[in-house]
Amino acid sequence: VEAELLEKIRKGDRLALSRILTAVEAKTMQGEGYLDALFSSTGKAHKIGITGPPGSGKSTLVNALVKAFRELDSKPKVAVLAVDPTSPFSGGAILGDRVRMLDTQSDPGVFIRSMASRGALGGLAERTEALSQIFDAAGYDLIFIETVGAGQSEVDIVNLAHTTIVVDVPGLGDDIQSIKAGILEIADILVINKADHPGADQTLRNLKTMIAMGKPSRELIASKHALQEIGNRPKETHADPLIWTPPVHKTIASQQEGIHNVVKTILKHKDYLVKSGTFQIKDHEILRRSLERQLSQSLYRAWQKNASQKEIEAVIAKLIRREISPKEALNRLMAL
Ligand SMILES: Nc1nc2c(ncn2[C@@H]2O[C@H](COP(=O)(O)OP(=O)(O)O)[C@@H](O)[C@H]2O)c(=O)[nH]1
Ligand SMILES: [Mg+2]
Repeated sequence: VEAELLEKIRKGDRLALSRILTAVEAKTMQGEGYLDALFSSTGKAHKIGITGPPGSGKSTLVNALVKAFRELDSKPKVAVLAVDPTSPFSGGAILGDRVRMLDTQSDPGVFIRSMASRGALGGLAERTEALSQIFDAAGYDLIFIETVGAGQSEVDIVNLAHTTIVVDVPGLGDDIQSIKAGILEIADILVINKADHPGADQTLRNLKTMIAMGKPSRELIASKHALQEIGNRPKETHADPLIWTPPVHKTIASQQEGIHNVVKTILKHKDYLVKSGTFQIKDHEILRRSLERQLSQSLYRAWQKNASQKEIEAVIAKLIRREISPKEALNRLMAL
């Protein structure tokens, strides 16, 4: 049955894929079974996270990127996972979104899926990872994951994607540079969308300056890990093949302008990831974190089974009366 299923989704059976995604997202027993069965076929897809403020044009940009990737000679299969709760991507109620997605929706090599953000069982991050595994097993080469609120959101895109694209727009002002500094930490590629709006060049200069000023880049840290893991790999001829400096691009996504440069940079970043060993390291980290998340959930559930609510409440009551310290409360709860 599993081989049959895999064959079906590999052949592009969209209905089968859709059903599997729904079961996996709802975390049904069947869904968990699918994940299990398909896991050995995962690990190939390039996962690209897109983040940035609502309305900055993330969905429009993804749409434009998907189109551009499909026009490449390699014709990669592309999946889109929209986890942004503020803007339904496709199949949503917003007409504008539906119209914008039309041109890629008729393409059999493209699959777009919106995720319900509320009430996701086991957490949004876990479900996002699970759904992207299904796309991966189904043979999608690229998986775009659109989300908001980098760093603060439940879906920490950096922990899910190989490449993180941060979308910015002109004219947000210098007063939020501190926020931007935080965002720069996570960006592999920066896109200033809505470059048709005034101030795009100023924003471009600002971002470039901030990047040049330097930061303890996580790429550098990753590179160190890569060097350790790879050991005595042959020396590259390029100056610094293991260092990635985030490029900044201007786009007008709604007019498909500047998109090819972003595509080129994404391909370049993939190349960098593979050559530096970071692609594999990220994959390992994603799997490790996901397992750790599930382990702590399982342990908590197992503990909860053994502890009665009455006993727990009794400990909390003592704590709030200041009869025991939080540390003592924890000790007592653990002893249950
Ligand atoms: N002027 C201009 N508008 C854009 C551009 N890209 C997207 N938009 C518009 O900005 C609005 C928000 O876009 P959307 O992709 O939904 O933003 P998201 O919330 O970040 O996903 C839509 O009305 C788009 O048509 C652009 O480059 N220039
Ligand atoms: Mg959106």
